[in-house]
Amino acid sequence: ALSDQEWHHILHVWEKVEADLTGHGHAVLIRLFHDDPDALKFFERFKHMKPDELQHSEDVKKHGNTVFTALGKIIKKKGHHEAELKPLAKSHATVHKIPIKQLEHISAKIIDVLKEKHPADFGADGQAAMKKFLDMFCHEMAAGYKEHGFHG
Ligand code: CLN
Repeated sequence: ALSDQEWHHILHVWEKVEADLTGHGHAVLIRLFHDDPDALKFFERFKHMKPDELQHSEDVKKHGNTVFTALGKIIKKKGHHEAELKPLAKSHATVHKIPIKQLEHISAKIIDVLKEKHPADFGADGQAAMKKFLDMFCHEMAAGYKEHGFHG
């Protein structure tokens, strides 16, 4: 579990993120698709797009907002996020069929983007706290996957 201090660090940077959830979510998706083209294959709606199209697509921006809105809802529960996480685990296991490795990849990109956009509000302690949270998130998603018989 995370300490109050760790949640404080996470919520501090998240407040900055919320000024532009779409921009942050979009930047993370673009980074992910650039660094790991395999990630794009899971998206029927995006997989035909070239890097330039991805960058300018309103649909990709909208999905960035969807992902970061969901993540923010989980973060704000400060560990009491079962109700938010369960449906995500279910959809990503049974509908989208996303290997846990992909969740680990996007977690790393989230940290990279926050480091770049918020150097003053996301120092070593904040980074460590966010990493701890995202590790927990991936771990709990994996546990949720198993309940649906998906060992991705
Ligand atoms: Fe995801 C849809 C949240 C990581 C692939 N994802 C959604 C939805 C979210 C959501 C809310 C819409 C509701 C639903 O289906 O459920 N995704 C998240 C969060 C994270 C996340 C939060 C991690 C921080 N998702 C991923 C990846 C994975 C992926 C690991 C591939 C690369 S990043 N997600 C999808 C796909 C959909 C989706 C393929 C369906 C998109 C569509 O066509 O609408």
